[in-house]
Amino acid sequence: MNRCACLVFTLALIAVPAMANIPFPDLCVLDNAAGSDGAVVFTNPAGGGNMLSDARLTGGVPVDATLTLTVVNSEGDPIANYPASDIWLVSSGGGLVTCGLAMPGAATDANGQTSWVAGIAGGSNSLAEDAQAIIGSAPVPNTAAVHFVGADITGDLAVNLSDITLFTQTLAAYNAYADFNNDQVVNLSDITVFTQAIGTACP
Ligand SMILES: [Ca+2]
Ligand SMILES: [Ca+2]
Repeated sequence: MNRCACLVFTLALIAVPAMANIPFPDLCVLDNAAGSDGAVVFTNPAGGGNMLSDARLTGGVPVDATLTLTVVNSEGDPIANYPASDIWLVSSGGGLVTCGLAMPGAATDANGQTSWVAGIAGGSNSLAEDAQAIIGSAPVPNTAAVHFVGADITGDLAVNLSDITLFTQTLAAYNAYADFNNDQVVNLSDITVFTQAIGTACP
């Protein structure tokens, strides 16, 4: 083996194990639980909204909208133990705002999977946008049809007077951003959860 071939061979040996643990976003997949397409999840800045497993379909029907990301490398092989700190959730158009990064609950498992189940600490809404995962600061193109609404209607990550003003307006003229249980009406149910969220802000 000449010197050049030896160098290439050595580099290949170094590169292969490293590449195996590098996510390839184009092949990663963000899934929502079966039957939860179009589900809406209520959130507030303190993370005290609904769990993703307690989302609402149109008509206010409860549904599990847990989001699961499968992390794979360029070969499509799952990457286990990929750190949660390097993965976070956004909405495809930036409508959802969050207190810091909305990371999943744990590192990836042996199947390369990790999930978002706990309530998201955030505000504004992503009613017209899909949920999207970011991994290693790169977006995963495959998105999930799960949407967020927040008691923090203005998106400044605090529920205060400006939100109360907007919420009150929806009692006279319906707006989906204040329909926290997705039953197509803003009424006592929404008033109750909104009232409980007043005063909340990021932890
Ligand atoms: Ca606000
Ligand atoms: Ca409602």
